[in-house]
Amino acid sequence: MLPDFFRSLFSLYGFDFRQRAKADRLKPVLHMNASPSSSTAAAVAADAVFLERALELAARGLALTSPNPLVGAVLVRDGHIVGEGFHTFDGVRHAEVIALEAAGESARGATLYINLEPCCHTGRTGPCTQALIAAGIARVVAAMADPNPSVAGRGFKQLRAAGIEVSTGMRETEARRMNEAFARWIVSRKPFVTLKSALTLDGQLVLPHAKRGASKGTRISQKDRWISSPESRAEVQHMRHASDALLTGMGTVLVDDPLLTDRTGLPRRRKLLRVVMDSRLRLPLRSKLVRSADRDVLVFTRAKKDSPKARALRRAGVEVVRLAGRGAMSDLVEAVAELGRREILSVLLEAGATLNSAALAAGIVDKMRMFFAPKIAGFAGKRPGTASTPKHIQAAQELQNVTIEPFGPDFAIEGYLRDVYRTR
Ligand code: AOF
Ligand code: ZN
Repeated sequence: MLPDFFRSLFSLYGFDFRQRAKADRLKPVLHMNASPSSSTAAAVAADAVFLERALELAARGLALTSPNPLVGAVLVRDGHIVGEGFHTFDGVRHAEVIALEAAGESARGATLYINLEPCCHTGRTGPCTQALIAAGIARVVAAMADPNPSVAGRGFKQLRAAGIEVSTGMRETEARRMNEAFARWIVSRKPFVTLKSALTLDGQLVLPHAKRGASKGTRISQKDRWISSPESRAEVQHMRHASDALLTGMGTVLVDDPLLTDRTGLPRRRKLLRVVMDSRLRLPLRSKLVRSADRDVLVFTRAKKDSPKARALRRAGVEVVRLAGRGAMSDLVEAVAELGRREILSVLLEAGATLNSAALAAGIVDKMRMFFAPKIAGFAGKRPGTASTPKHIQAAQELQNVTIEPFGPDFAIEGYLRDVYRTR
Protein backbone atom coordinates (compact mmCIF):
# COMPACT_ATOMS: atom_id res chain seq x y z
CA MET A 1 0.00 0.00 0.00
CA LEU A 2 1.12 3.51 -0.65
CA PRO A 3 1.49 5.41 2.59
CA ASP A 4 -1.43 7.81 2.97
CA PHE A 5 0.89 10.79 3.13
CA PHE A 6 2.23 10.08 -0.39
CA ARG A 7 -1.17 9.13 -1.75
CA SER A 8 -2.69 12.46 -0.76
CA LEU A 9 0.41 14.34 -1.86
CA PHE A 10 0.37 12.86 -5.35
CA SER A 11 -3.36 12.87 -5.87
CA LEU A 12 -3.04 16.61 -5.35
CA TYR A 13 -0.84 16.72 -8.43
CA GLY A 14 -3.10 14.41 -10.41
CA PHE A 15 -0.59 11.58 -10.92
CA ASP A 16 -1.79 8.17 -12.08
CA PHE A 17 -1.19 5.24 -9.79
CA ARG A 18 -0.33 2.20 -11.84
CA GLN A 19 -2.83 -0.50 -11.08
CA ARG A 20 -1.18 -3.84 -10.67
CA ALA A 21 -4.01 -6.10 -9.50
CA LYS A 22 -5.49 -8.10 -12.33
CA ALA A 23 -9.07 -7.29 -11.30
CA ASP A 24 -8.30 -3.58 -11.31
CA ARG A 25 -6.76 -3.76 -14.75
CA LEU A 26 -9.83 -5.40 -16.22
CA LYS A 27 -12.27 -2.97 -14.65
CA PRO A 28 -12.12 -0.14 -17.19
CA VAL A 29 -12.68 -2.52 -20.11
CA LEU A 30 -15.70 -4.14 -18.48
CA HIS A 31 -17.24 -0.85 -17.45
CA MET A 32 -16.80 0.80 -20.80
CA ASN A 33 -18.74 -1.92 -22.55
CA ALA A 34 -21.46 -2.69 -20.03
CA SER A 35 -24.18 -1.59 -22.47
CA PRO A 36 -26.12 -1.73 -24.75
CA SER A 37 -26.21 -5.49 -25.18
CA SER A 38 -25.08 -7.91 -22.52
CA SER A 39 -23.82 -10.38 -25.14
CA THR A 40 -21.48 -7.70 -26.53
CA ALA A 41 -20.31 -7.00 -22.99
CA ALA A 42 -19.66 -10.70 -22.41
CA ALA A 43 -17.70 -10.96 -25.67
CA VAL A 44 -15.54 -7.96 -24.76
CA ALA A 45 -14.99 -9.37 -21.27
CA ALA A 46 -13.93 -12.70 -22.80
CA ASP A 47 -11.53 -10.87 -25.15
CA ALA A 48 -10.03 -9.07 -22.14
CA VAL A 49 -9.51 -12.33 -20.24
CA PHE A 50 -7.83 -14.16 -23.15
CA LEU A 51 -5.67 -11.18 -24.08
CA GLU A 52 -4.60 -10.98 -20.44
CA ARG A 53 -3.56 -14.63 -20.73
CA ALA A 54 -1.56 -13.84 -23.88
CA LEU A 55 0.24 -11.01 -22.04
CA GLU A 56 0.98 -13.32 -19.10
CA LEU A 57 2.43 -15.92 -21.45
CA ALA A 58 4.51 -13.29 -23.25
CA ALA A 59 6.01 -12.19 -19.91
CA ARG A 60 7.26 -15.73 -19.30
CA GLY A 61 9.78 -15.13 -22.05
CA LEU A 62 11.45 -12.35 -20.02
CA ALA A 63 15.25 -12.54 -20.40
CA LEU A 64 14.79 -15.41 -22.87
CA THR A 65 13.75 -13.62 -26.07
CA SER A 66 16.23 -10.77 -26.68
CA PRO A 67 16.99 -9.71 -29.43
CA ASN A 68 13.47 -10.82 -30.32
CA PRO A 69 10.26 -9.47 -28.76
CA LEU A 70 8.22 -11.00 -25.94
CA VAL A 71 5.24 -12.69 -27.54
CA GLY A 72 2.43 -14.82 -26.07
CA ALA A 73 -0.41 -16.39 -28.08
CA VAL A 74 -3.70 -18.03 -27.12
CA LEU A 75 -6.09 -19.84 -29.47
CA VAL A 76 -9.71 -19.98 -28.37
CA ARG A 77 -12.61 -21.89 -29.92
CA ASP A 78 -16.15 -21.90 -28.50
CA GLY A 79 -14.94 -20.13 -25.37
CA HIS A 80 -12.19 -22.67 -24.61
CA ILE A 81 -8.43 -22.41 -24.96
CA VAL A 82 -7.35 -24.97 -27.55
CA GLY A 83 -3.68 -24.00 -27.80
CA GLU A 84 -1.21 -21.49 -26.41
CA GLY A 85 2.46 -20.69 -26.32
CA PHE A 86 5.16 -18.07 -25.88
CA HIS A 87 8.35 -17.29 -27.71
CA THR A 88 11.91 -17.87 -26.53
CA PHE A 89 14.85 -17.07 -28.81
CA ASP A 90 16.44 -20.49 -28.42
CA GLY A 91 13.09 -22.17 -29.10
CA VAL A 92 13.11 -20.37 -32.50
CA ARG A 93 9.37 -20.90 -33.25
CA HIS A 94 7.10 -17.90 -32.92
CA ALA A 95 4.36 -17.90 -30.28
CA GLU A 96 1.59 -18.20 -32.93
CA VAL A 97 3.16 -21.33 -34.40
CA ILE A 98 3.59 -22.96 -30.98
CA ALA A 99 -0.10 -22.29 -30.25
CA LEU A 100 -1.15 -23.61 -33.70
CA GLU A 101 0.83 -26.79 -33.21
CA ALA A 102 -0.77 -27.32 -29.78
CA ALA A 103 -4.27 -26.77 -31.18
CA GLY A 104 -3.92 -28.99 -34.26
CA GLU A 105 -7.24 -29.28 -36.12
CA SER A 106 -9.05 -27.35 -33.34
CA ALA A 107 -7.43 -24.18 -34.69
CA ARG A 108 -9.97 -24.07 -37.53
CA GLY A 109 -12.46 -21.26 -36.84
CA ALA A 110 -10.60 -20.22 -33.67
CA THR A 111 -9.69 -16.74 -32.44
CA LEU A 112 -6.02 -15.88 -31.87
CA TYR A 113 -5.24 -13.58 -28.92
CA ILE A 114 -1.74 -12.13 -29.09
CA ASN A 115 0.16 -9.14 -27.74
CA LEU A 116 1.97 -8.41 -31.04
CA GLU A 117 0.94 -8.28 -34.68
CA PRO A 118 1.71 -11.60 -36.42
CA CYS A 119 4.77 -11.38 -38.70
CA CYS A 120 4.52 -11.58 -42.48
CA HIS A 121 8.20 -11.94 -43.32
CA THR A 122 10.73 -14.72 -43.40
CA GLY A 123 13.48 -14.42 -40.79
CA ARG A 124 14.65 -17.41 -38.82
CA THR A 125 11.13 -18.77 -39.43
CA GLY A 126 8.46 -18.34 -42.12
CA PRO A 127 5.62 -15.79 -41.95
CA CYS A 128 3.09 -16.47 -39.17
CA THR A 129 0.34 -14.78 -41.21
CA GLN A 130 0.53 -17.62 -43.76
CA ALA A 131 0.47 -20.27 -41.03
CA LEU A 132 -2.62 -18.62 -39.46
CA ILE A 133 -4.42 -18.35 -42.81
CA ALA A 134 -3.61 -21.98 -43.68
CA ALA A 135 -4.90 -23.14 -40.28
CA GLY A 136 -8.27 -21.44 -40.89
CA ILE A 137 -8.14 -18.91 -38.05
CA ALA A 138 -11.34 -16.79 -38.08
CA ARG A 139 -10.35 -13.82 -35.96
CA VAL A 140 -7.22 -12.17 -34.54
CA VAL A 141 -7.18 -9.92 -31.45
CA ALA A 142 -3.76 -8.27 -31.22
CA ALA A 143 -2.79 -5.65 -28.64
CA MET A 144 -0.35 -3.73 -30.87
CA ALA A 145 1.24 -3.46 -34.29
CA ASP A 146 4.78 -4.82 -34.76
CA PRO A 147 7.31 -1.93 -34.75
CA ASN A 148 9.65 -4.09 -36.86
CA PRO A 149 9.89 -2.21 -40.21
CA SER A 150 9.65 -5.58 -42.03
CA VAL A 151 6.15 -6.03 -40.56
CA ALA A 152 4.69 -2.66 -39.39
CA GLY A 153 1.02 -3.21 -40.25
CA ARG A 154 1.54 -5.48 -43.26
CA GLY A 155 0.79 -8.53 -41.10
CA PHE A 156 -2.67 -7.16 -40.26
CA LYS A 157 -3.24 -6.26 -43.92
CA GLN A 158 -2.47 -9.80 -45.08
CA LEU A 159 -4.80 -11.30 -42.49
CA ARG A 160 -7.65 -8.95 -43.43
CA ALA A 161 -7.08 -9.61 -47.13
CA ALA A 162 -7.57 -13.32 -46.37
CA GLY A 163 -10.95 -12.57 -44.75
CA ILE A 164 -9.78 -12.81 -41.14
CA GLU A 165 -11.40 -10.31 -38.74
CA VAL A 166 -8.67 -8.29 -36.99
CA SER A 167 -9.14 -6.19 -33.82
CA THR A 168 -6.27 -4.20 -32.37
CA GLY A 169 -5.63 -1.72 -29.58
CA MET A 170 -6.97 -3.50 -26.50
CA ARG A 171 -4.28 -3.51 -23.76
CA GLU A 172 -2.02 -1.58 -26.10
CA THR A 173 -0.33 0.45 -23.34
CA GLU A 174 0.85 -2.64 -21.43
CA ALA A 175 1.81 -4.44 -24.61
CA ARG A 176 3.90 -1.49 -25.78
CA ARG A 177 5.59 -1.12 -22.42
CA MET A 178 6.52 -4.80 -22.44
CA ASN A 179 8.31 -4.53 -25.79
CA GLU A 180 9.63 -0.95 -25.60
CA ALA A 181 13.27 -2.09 -25.68
CA PHE A 182 12.60 -4.21 -28.77
CA ALA A 183 10.78 -1.25 -30.37
CA ARG A 184 13.71 1.10 -29.77
CA TRP A 185 16.30 -1.37 -31.06
CA ILE A 186 14.50 -2.82 -34.07
CA VAL A 187 14.03 0.67 -35.52
CA SER A 188 17.27 2.42 -34.50
CA ARG A 189 19.68 -0.45 -33.61
CA LYS A 190 20.28 1.52 -30.39
CA PRO A 191 19.42 0.03 -26.99
CA PHE A 192 16.63 1.36 -24.80
CA VAL A 193 18.29 3.05 -21.82
CA THR A 194 16.60 3.28 -18.41
CA LEU A 195 18.19 5.56 -15.84
CA LYS A 196 17.51 4.14 -12.38
CA SER A 197 18.31 5.91 -9.16
CA ALA A 198 17.47 5.63 -5.46
CA LEU A 199 17.12 8.95 -3.66
CA THR A 200 16.22 10.44 -0.34
CA LEU A 201 13.27 12.82 -0.28
CA ASP A 202 15.75 15.70 -0.30
CA GLY A 203 17.21 14.36 -3.52
CA GLN A 204 20.44 12.80 -2.23
CA LEU A 205 22.04 9.67 -3.69
CA VAL A 206 24.14 9.02 -0.58
CA LEU A 207 23.29 8.96 3.12
CA PRO A 208 25.55 11.03 5.44
CA HIS A 209 26.96 8.03 7.34
CA ALA A 210 27.55 6.10 4.12
CA LYS A 211 30.05 8.76 3.03
CA ARG A 212 33.58 7.42 2.93
CA GLY A 213 35.30 8.12 6.23
CA ALA A 214 32.09 9.33 7.90
CA SER A 215 31.60 6.06 9.76
CA LYS A 216 35.08 6.06 11.31
CA GLY A 217 34.94 4.40 14.70
CA THR A 218 31.23 3.53 14.47
CA ARG A 219 29.84 0.30 13.10
CA ILE A 220 27.25 0.99 10.42
CA SER A 221 25.38 -2.08 9.28
CA GLN A 222 24.83 -2.69 5.56
CA LYS A 223 21.09 -2.26 6.20
CA ASP A 224 21.61 1.32 7.36
CA ARG A 225 23.67 2.18 4.29
CA TRP A 226 20.82 1.48 1.89
CA ILE A 227 18.67 4.39 0.85
CA SER A 228 15.84 2.31 -0.55
CA SER A 229 13.72 -0.42 1.03
CA PRO A 230 14.10 -4.18 0.47
CA GLU A 231 10.97 -4.00 -1.72
CA SER A 232 12.58 -1.36 -3.97
CA ARG A 233 15.81 -3.33 -4.16
CA ALA A 234 13.88 -6.46 -5.18
CA GLU A 235 12.28 -4.41 -7.96
CA VAL A 236 15.73 -3.26 -9.08
CA GLN A 237 16.77 -6.91 -9.29
CA HIS A 238 13.72 -7.49 -11.45
CA MET A 239 14.80 -4.55 -13.64
CA ARG A 240 18.29 -6.07 -13.95
CA HIS A 241 16.73 -9.38 -14.90
CA ALA A 242 14.74 -7.66 -17.64
CA SER A 243 17.86 -5.89 -19.02
CA ASP A 244 20.52 -7.09 -21.43
CA ALA A 245 23.22 -4.83 -19.97
CA LEU A 246 23.98 -2.71 -16.94
CA LEU A 247 25.95 0.49 -17.30
CA THR A 248 27.87 2.30 -14.59
CA GLY A 249 30.76 4.68 -14.12
CA MET A 250 34.16 4.46 -12.49
CA GLY A 251 33.04 6.69 -9.61
CA THR A 252 30.40 4.19 -8.56
CA VAL A 253 32.83 1.28 -8.86
CA LEU A 254 35.45 3.02 -6.72
CA VAL A 255 33.00 4.07 -3.99
CA ASP A 256 30.63 1.06 -3.83
CA ASP A 257 32.64 -1.80 -5.36
CA PRO A 258 29.37 -3.24 -6.72
CA LEU A 259 28.90 -6.69 -8.22
CA LEU A 260 26.15 -5.51 -10.61
CA THR A 261 24.69 -8.96 -11.22
CA ASP A 262 21.15 -10.28 -11.77
CA ARG A 263 20.50 -12.10 -8.50
CA THR A 264 16.87 -13.05 -9.16
CA GLY A 265 17.96 -16.64 -9.77
CA LEU A 266 15.62 -16.71 -12.80
CA PRO A 267 16.85 -18.20 -16.08
CA ARG A 268 18.28 -15.89 -18.75
CA ARG A 269 19.51 -16.63 -22.24
CA ARG A 270 22.57 -14.39 -22.13
CA LYS A 271 24.49 -13.25 -19.11
CA LEU A 272 23.73 -9.70 -17.97
CA LEU A 273 26.57 -7.71 -19.58
CA ARG A 274 28.21 -5.47 -16.97
CA VAL A 275 29.56 -2.32 -18.62
CA VAL A 276 31.79 0.34 -17.06
CA MET A 277 32.61 3.77 -18.46
CA ASP A 278 36.24 4.10 -17.35
CA SER A 279 37.99 6.77 -19.41
CA ARG A 280 41.36 6.41 -17.62
CA LEU A 281 41.18 2.64 -17.06
CA ARG A 282 41.25 2.86 -13.28
CA LEU A 283 39.13 -0.27 -12.74
CA PRO A 284 40.89 -2.07 -9.85
CA LEU A 285 41.97 -5.62 -10.58
CA ARG A 286 40.82 -6.44 -7.06
CA SER A 287 37.29 -5.03 -7.55
CA LYS A 288 34.36 -7.44 -7.26
CA LEU A 289 33.54 -6.72 -10.89
CA VAL A 290 36.93 -7.87 -12.14
CA ARG A 291 37.20 -10.79 -9.76
CA SER A 292 33.82 -12.10 -10.88
CA ALA A 293 34.35 -11.39 -14.60
CA ASP A 294 33.37 -14.28 -16.81
CA ARG A 295 33.09 -12.86 -20.34
CA ASP A 296 30.40 -10.53 -18.99
CA VAL A 297 32.40 -7.41 -18.08
CA LEU A 298 33.08 -4.75 -20.70
CA VAL A 299 35.02 -1.55 -20.12
CA PHE A 300 34.85 1.47 -22.40
CA THR A 301 37.96 3.60 -22.10
CA ARG A 302 40.03 6.28 -23.76
CA ALA A 303 43.25 4.62 -22.59
CA LYS A 304 45.44 2.74 -25.06
CA LYS A 305 44.30 -0.81 -25.80
CA ASP A 306 47.73 -2.33 -25.25
CA SER A 307 48.71 -0.53 -22.04
CA PRO A 308 49.87 -2.81 -19.19
CA LYS A 309 46.59 -2.14 -17.33
CA ALA A 310 44.49 -3.01 -20.36
CA ARG A 311 46.44 -6.23 -20.78
CA ALA A 312 46.05 -7.10 -17.09
CA LEU A 313 42.29 -6.53 -17.29
CA ARG A 314 42.06 -8.70 -20.37
CA ARG A 315 43.97 -11.46 -18.64
CA ALA A 316 41.41 -11.20 -15.83
CA GLY A 317 38.62 -11.83 -18.36
CA VAL A 318 37.51 -8.21 -18.91
CA GLU A 319 36.91 -6.92 -22.44
CA VAL A 320 38.45 -3.50 -23.03
CA VAL A 321 37.08 -1.33 -25.84
CA ARG A 322 38.69 1.96 -26.77
CA LEU A 323 36.61 5.02 -27.53
CA ALA A 324 37.62 7.98 -29.67
CA GLY A 325 37.57 10.14 -26.54
CA ARG A 326 35.88 13.29 -27.76
CA GLY A 327 34.19 13.92 -24.40
CA ALA A 328 31.87 12.28 -21.89
CA MET A 329 28.73 12.71 -23.96
CA SER A 330 30.15 11.43 -27.24
CA ASP A 331 31.78 8.54 -25.32
CA LEU A 332 28.33 7.54 -24.12
CA VAL A 333 26.76 7.85 -27.57
CA GLU A 334 29.58 5.72 -29.01
CA ALA A 335 29.36 3.13 -26.21
CA VAL A 336 25.61 2.75 -26.53
CA ALA A 337 25.87 2.38 -30.32
CA GLU A 338 28.45 -0.39 -29.82
CA LEU A 339 26.12 -2.16 -27.39
CA GLY A 340 23.33 -1.94 -29.99
CA ARG A 341 25.63 -3.57 -32.56
CA ARG A 342 26.08 -6.43 -30.08
CA GLU A 343 22.31 -6.99 -30.01
CA ILE A 344 21.92 -5.41 -26.59
CA LEU A 345 18.31 -4.17 -26.60
CA SER A 346 18.11 -2.74 -23.09
CA VAL A 347 20.59 -0.98 -20.82
CA LEU A 348 20.00 -0.19 -17.16
CA LEU A 349 22.03 2.84 -16.14
CA GLU A 350 22.92 2.55 -12.45
CA ALA A 351 25.42 5.29 -11.86
CA GLY A 352 26.21 8.41 -9.88
CA ALA A 353 25.32 12.00 -10.57
CA THR A 354 28.19 12.70 -12.99
CA LEU A 355 27.47 9.88 -15.42
CA ASN A 356 23.70 10.33 -15.03
CA SER A 357 23.87 13.97 -16.01
CA ALA A 358 26.20 13.23 -18.95
CA ALA A 359 23.80 10.51 -20.14
CA LEU A 360 20.85 12.88 -19.94
CA ALA A 361 22.77 15.60 -21.77
CA ALA A 362 23.89 13.10 -24.43
CA GLY A 363 20.25 12.20 -25.12
CA ILE A 364 20.75 8.46 -24.67
CA VAL A 365 18.18 8.06 -21.86
CA ASP A 366 14.72 6.80 -22.87
CA LYS A 367 13.14 6.33 -19.46
CA MET A 368 13.83 7.29 -15.86
CA ARG A 369 12.83 5.37 -12.78
CA MET A 370 13.55 7.15 -9.51
CA PHE A 371 12.98 5.36 -6.21
CA PHE A 372 12.32 7.87 -3.44
CA ALA A 373 12.75 6.71 0.15
CA PRO A 374 11.00 8.65 2.93
CA LYS A 375 14.35 9.68 4.43
CA ILE A 376 16.10 13.01 4.68
CA ALA A 377 19.88 13.02 4.21
CA GLY A 378 20.00 16.57 5.52
CA PHE A 379 23.33 17.73 4.15
CA ALA A 380 23.67 21.38 4.95
CA GLY A 381 24.64 23.03 1.68
CA LYS A 382 27.12 20.33 0.60
CA ARG A 383 25.76 17.72 -1.77
CA PRO A 384 28.12 14.77 -1.59
CA GLY A 385 26.02 12.64 -3.92
CA THR A 386 26.22 15.11 -6.76
CA ALA A 387 28.96 16.45 -8.97
CA SER A 388 30.53 19.54 -7.43
CA THR A 389 29.98 21.67 -10.50
CA PRO A 390 27.36 20.64 -13.03
CA LYS A 391 29.29 19.94 -16.23
CA HIS A 392 26.31 19.80 -18.53
CA ILE A 393 24.02 22.73 -17.95
CA GLN A 394 20.93 22.43 -20.10
CA ALA A 395 17.24 23.20 -20.21
CA ALA A 396 14.99 21.14 -17.93
CA GLN A 397 13.72 17.98 -19.58
CA GLU A 398 10.13 17.04 -18.98
CA LEU A 399 9.10 13.42 -18.51
CA GLN A 400 6.03 12.03 -20.27
CA ASN A 401 3.54 9.36 -19.18
CA VAL A 402 4.54 9.70 -15.55
CA THR A 403 3.39 6.93 -13.20
CA ILE A 404 4.01 6.30 -9.53
CA GLU A 405 4.21 2.94 -7.87
CA PRO A 406 4.80 2.07 -4.20
CA PHE A 407 7.51 -0.32 -3.05
CA GLY A 408 7.25 -0.82 0.71
CA PRO A 409 7.71 2.61 2.28
CA ASP A 410 9.27 3.98 -0.93
CA PHE A 411 7.67 5.12 -4.15
CA ALA A 412 9.07 4.96 -7.65
CA ILE A 413 8.41 7.69 -10.18
CA GLU A 414 8.74 6.57 -13.75
CA GLY A 415 8.60 8.71 -16.84
CA TYR A 416 9.75 8.79 -20.44
CA LEU A 417 12.15 11.14 -22.21
CA ARG A 418 11.47 9.62 -25.61
CA ASP A 419 8.51 7.88 -27.22
CA VAL A 420 10.15 4.92 -28.92
CA TYR A 421 6.95 4.20 -30.81
CA ARG A 422 7.01 7.59 -32.53
CA THR A 423 9.41 7.04 -35.35
CA ARG A 424 8.47 9.95 -37.59
C1 AOF B 1 9.52 -13.52 -32.45
N1 AOF B 1 8.63 -14.32 -31.82
O1 AOF B 1 6.59 -15.04 -31.44
C2 AOF B 1 6.89 -13.34 -33.01
C3 AOF B 1 7.83 -12.48 -33.67
O2 AOF B 1 13.90 -13.94 -37.20
P1 AOF B 1 12.56 -14.38 -36.80
O3 AOF B 1 11.90 -15.25 -37.84
O4 AOF B 1 12.51 -15.02 -35.45
O5 AOF B 1 11.61 -13.09 -36.75
C4 AOF B 1 11.69 -12.18 -35.71
C5 AOF B 1 10.65 -11.11 -35.94
O6 AOF B 1 9.34 -11.68 -36.05
C6 AOF B 1 10.56 -10.13 -34.81
O7 AOF B 1 11.45 -9.08 -35.01
C7 AOF B 1 9.11 -9.66 -34.87
O8 AOF B 1 9.01 -8.58 -35.78
C8 AOF B 1 8.35 -10.83 -35.50
N2 AOF B 1 7.44 -11.54 -34.55
N3 AOF B 1 9.12 -12.63 -33.36
O9 AOF B 1 10.69 -13.63 -32.22
C9 AOF B 1 7.33 -14.28 -32.05
N4 AOF B 1 5.58 -13.29 -33.27
ZN1 ZN C 1 5.96 -14.79 -36.64
